[in-house]
Amino acid sequence: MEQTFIILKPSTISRSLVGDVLMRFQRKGLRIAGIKMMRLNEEILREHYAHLVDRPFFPTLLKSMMATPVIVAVLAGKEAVAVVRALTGATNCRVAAPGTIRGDFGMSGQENIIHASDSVENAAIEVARFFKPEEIFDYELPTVASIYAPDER
Ligand code: IDP
Ligand code: MG
Repeated sequence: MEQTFIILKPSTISRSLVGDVLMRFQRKGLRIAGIKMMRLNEEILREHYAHLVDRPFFPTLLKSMMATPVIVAVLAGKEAVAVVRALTGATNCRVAAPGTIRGDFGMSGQENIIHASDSVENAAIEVARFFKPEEIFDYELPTVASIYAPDER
């Protein structure tokens, strides 16, 4: 099954929304393949947000992402990258659709609750950046037959 990568950002930790956010993914039927808490540093953030280093808001974003430890996770499921991006919603929480995580839990463009990989290619790069192979677990949810039809597994 496809894997994607998420970060529960300091906004989620600070606002005690970890359970609410993880519940969205679990209720959907995604499997948690790996999860841990870590502190991000400037080096890893410059890699992770390489597409944004020249933007004026980058110093503020850096500071925000290092404000507390974060929770990083690998979610697995059919078309997991696209499914998780859809559940995440638009970057700016104020315009993110109601029902999405950002639409339901935030008010900010920067303090927007979670990161989610935007393509299958980037998901693989991000999983490898944040997780060792032995931190990712290959197991099956006992409910898998209720989540997927046989030809979807
Ligand atoms: P994404 O998280 O929806 O994929 P990206 O464009 O990849 O959005 O931006 C990464 C992160 O940088 C966003 O989630 C948000 O925290 C922050 N960010 C993006 N654009 C802005 C902005 O215009 N002002 C402040 N922060 C921004
Ligand atoms: Mg992005």
